[in-house]
Amino acid sequence: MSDLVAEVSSPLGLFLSNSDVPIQGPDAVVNKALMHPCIFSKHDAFIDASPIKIGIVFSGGPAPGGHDVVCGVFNHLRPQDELIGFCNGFGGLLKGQYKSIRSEDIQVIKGTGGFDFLGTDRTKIKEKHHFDVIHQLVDDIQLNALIVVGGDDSNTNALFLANELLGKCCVIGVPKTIDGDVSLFPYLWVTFGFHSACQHYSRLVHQLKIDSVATQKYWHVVKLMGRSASHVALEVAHQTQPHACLLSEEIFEKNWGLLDVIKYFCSVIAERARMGHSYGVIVFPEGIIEVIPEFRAFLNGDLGPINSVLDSFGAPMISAETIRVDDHGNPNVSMVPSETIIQQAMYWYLRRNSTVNVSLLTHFFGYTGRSESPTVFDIHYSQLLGKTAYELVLSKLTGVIAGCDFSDDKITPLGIPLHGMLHFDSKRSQYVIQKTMVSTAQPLYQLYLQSKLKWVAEESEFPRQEFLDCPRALRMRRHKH
Ligand code: FBP
Repeated sequence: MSDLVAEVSSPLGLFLSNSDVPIQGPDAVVNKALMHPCIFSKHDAFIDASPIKIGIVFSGGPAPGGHDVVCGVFNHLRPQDELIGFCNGFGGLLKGQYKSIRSEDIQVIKGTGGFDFLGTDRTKIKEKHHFDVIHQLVDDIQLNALIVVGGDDSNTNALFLANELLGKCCVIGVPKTIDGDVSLFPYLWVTFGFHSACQHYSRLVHQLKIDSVATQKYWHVVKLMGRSASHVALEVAHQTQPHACLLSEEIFEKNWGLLDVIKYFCSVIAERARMGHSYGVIVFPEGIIEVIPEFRAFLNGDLGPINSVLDSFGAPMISAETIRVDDHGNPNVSMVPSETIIQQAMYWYLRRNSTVNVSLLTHFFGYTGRSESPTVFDIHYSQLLGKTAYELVLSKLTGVIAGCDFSDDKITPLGIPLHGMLHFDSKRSQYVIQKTMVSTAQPLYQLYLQSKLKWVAEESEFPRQEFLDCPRALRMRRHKH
């Protein structure tokens, strides 16, 4: 991939040497239809030569490319500007933990995965005393802008902060998350980190598939990270062609319960056994527990429904687990051993209902994908988002998230008003940035439905697939429009 950052001209026509060139106002960068008069400075911005102090904070789960966002901002600073990094997410910011970012740091962190340079957390900014502390901090350190690198919940924080700090400190979001569930077509196609995580998981699933074909003795049951939306599992399925796969949106659409899921996976095992293949790979996202009613009850502390399904075919019952819920009200789905529960259920279901005898092994591919080194796509994309965020700061915008329109092979960085992405979440009774789920109408999903029928019989794909340059969803959309 060519160097996105160098290739893309500045949307506002500024940077570095143009320090006193008048720039176009917000309307030129943000989508007018989404504008809200309260969020933005009304006047056309002029780049003045006064120094700007920018803070950057990582928020939520790590994602490959975060360090390159920092590089993207830092590498475009004017000599008079300063970049500081808040440590350990909003929790650290509230405690006033920060450090200056220097060129020596940039040399070390560029192209590296994870968020370890600054750390991160999941603190929600909601209480009055949080806002008071931040007001004080902004005054004390004379902060002109804050760049929030985060997903849906973190950008919700960013929007409320922008509103609170209006006229005092700009707040700009940068779209991050391996889950790939923050998007607004065509202004924001994908979050950084998604591509690297998918490549990482695809490699692992692919290797399991090769191993299972070689040894012909195991069925591998793989749970993939991806909290609510199944973008990661969908992309990995396309890349690796597992023998069986289910997505959360698919289960939801079919209105399936736990027994249906077990029966489906066992039917694929039985079908392959008839072909003489007692081995294979099953893939599903961790988010399925949010759509399978028995698991939903489990998340609410009620084990009755799940145990009654397990009991119906003689599987041992499960006992209570404590599920943590974060500041934003999200249950920690990664902690639920759904892959083990499903594996056990499959084992007992097959034992009770068939003569098929297989060995089932479980895997959870999750945390490693968040600290994987970013792919070339994510390195360039993250640096571009960092550069765009800096430019949005210089243009004196606030309450916007950096985006990038890839339509027609033309790459256009831009800012998207965050309030245009808000919706009311009735489950949590609060306004939050809306997650983008896998749409069952989208071509990529339709292709998955057709393809999975033939994946059941597939041994291995030779020649092996090449890993992709950019997320398949992105290429599919480009193809479509
Ligand atoms: P973000 O949305 O903050 O990027 O985090 C996503 C994620 O990686 C999910 O895929 C996963 O369910 C969750 O974080 C795990 O969170 P934790 O780090 O709190 O265990």
